[in-house]
Amino acid sequence: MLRRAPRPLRPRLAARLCQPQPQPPRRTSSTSTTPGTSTSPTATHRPHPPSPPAHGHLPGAPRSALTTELHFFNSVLEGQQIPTYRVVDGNGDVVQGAEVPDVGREFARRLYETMMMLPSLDTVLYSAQRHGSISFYMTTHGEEASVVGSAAALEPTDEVLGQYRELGVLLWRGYPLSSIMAQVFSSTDDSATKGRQMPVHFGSPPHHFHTISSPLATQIPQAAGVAYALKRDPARRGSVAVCYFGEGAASEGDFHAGLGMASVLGGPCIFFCRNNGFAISTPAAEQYAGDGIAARGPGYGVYTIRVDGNDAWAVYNAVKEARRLTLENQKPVLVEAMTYRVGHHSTSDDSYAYRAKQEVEDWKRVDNPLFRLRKYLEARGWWSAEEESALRLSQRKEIMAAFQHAEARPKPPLGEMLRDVWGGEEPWMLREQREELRGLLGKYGAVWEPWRRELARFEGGGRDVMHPGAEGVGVGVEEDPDEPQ
Ligand SMILES: Cc1ncc(C[n+]2csc(CCOP(=O)(O)OP(=O)(O)O)c2C)c(N)n1
Ligand SMILES: [Mg+2]
Repeated sequence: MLRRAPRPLRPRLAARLCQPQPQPPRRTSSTSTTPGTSTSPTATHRPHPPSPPAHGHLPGAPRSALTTELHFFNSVLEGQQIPTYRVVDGNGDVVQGAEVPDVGREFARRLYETMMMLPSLDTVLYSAQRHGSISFYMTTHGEEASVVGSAAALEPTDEVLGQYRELGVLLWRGYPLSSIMAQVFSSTDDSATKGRQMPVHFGSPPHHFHTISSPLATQIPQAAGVAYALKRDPARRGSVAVCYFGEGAASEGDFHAGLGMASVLGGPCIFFCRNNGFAISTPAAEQYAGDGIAARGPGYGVYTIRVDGNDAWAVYNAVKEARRLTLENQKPVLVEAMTYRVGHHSTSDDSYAYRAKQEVEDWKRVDNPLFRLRKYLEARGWWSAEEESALRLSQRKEIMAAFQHAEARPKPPLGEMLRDVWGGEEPWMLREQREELRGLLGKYGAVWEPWRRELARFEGGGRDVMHPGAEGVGVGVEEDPDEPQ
């Protein structure tokens, strides 16, 4: 058999191996001297064998120190959990040694007002679902500081890829209540998704908010890609990608794919985990055995911080610094915000089937992000009880006005649901589905009461499907202003 001649070492590797290596510390105690390895010049007349290098030289871990200690480890900080960064305590008092951001009265008030808008909206829309006005809803109760506090630390052109519980980011960016209502009611005014997404699956290009898709964790590798694109585009220098996800979503393979990609390819990216203790009914303790999500950051060589997610200022500071770090290094940063999901997972869930109601009531009282910020503002004379009542009233009024407007608006023409997926000529299967729908509408549309009622809610009453081309709402008749011409 032919034997191949040994390949010469690659020049860089050869140079590294020939370099004098730093020496491991010598043991001085007598017990450390084992036969044949004595370092005493008088112990033997033979020349010393070359000392082993102090660092590994293999490509997988080139800076790993060599050690004789047979030691396994399973935590980032030996024996301790990763600490939680905090600025104000449960009563809104600044913790000793903590630094409050220098943002001023107006900014602080706006932060509070935006956080307060969330529970007001949530209460109205949650009960709207219960009354059958909308099909689905998810609240942010308990996570107001994590969501709005982080949004406030971003620039408006940072690209946000959310999971579904991040309506507060849109509110902070000035997304109007009318658009929120149009989306949850799937009305004809829903310009971003034309009524075709489930409620809370928002998307808004002008607000740099990528459309929500609820298969868990898909946004994580996408965010890695967005960050890489930002890194490569000189026109977008200074913007970052921000990816929100739950601790449950972090159990998906996409979490690992996304962090692996982002850490190797680089690019400005903040991975923001809302660790709210539950993935529907699965508590965090059944989701991971390690030290939360933060412990995984160093595994990917990613700068990481754990933060008190119910402390708006801690979240703000952490994300501000994460943003600076990721822009400076063009490498991702991971933030794990520790919080508690006070509401049910969604309108499809009853969380008292898997957690005690009292537990939830206790959390609301003991660690309430809205209360903490309000107390902070009041202590500075930046907020009062009168302003609190006035805010609640005016927000409720604004919400109800937008709600009533959207409720009265029709849904887009029925045939819209079959449009915009493919460009060019309509594919055969869509034609078939349209024909099938036309047949069913012809048979039941006018005579079966539930369908009659439902059809009446669509602009044109379904005629664009039943009689294509008629009424000016026929398929292919209108021009779509969003479509490149
Ligand atoms: C791939 C996939 N599996 C399962 C689901 C069903 N599901 C929807 S939300 C959810 C829990 C997610 O929990 P977490 O990521 O912690 O977010 P949270 O709801 O707590 O904000 C699950 C399992 C899904 N949407 N996608
Ligand atoms: Mg969760």
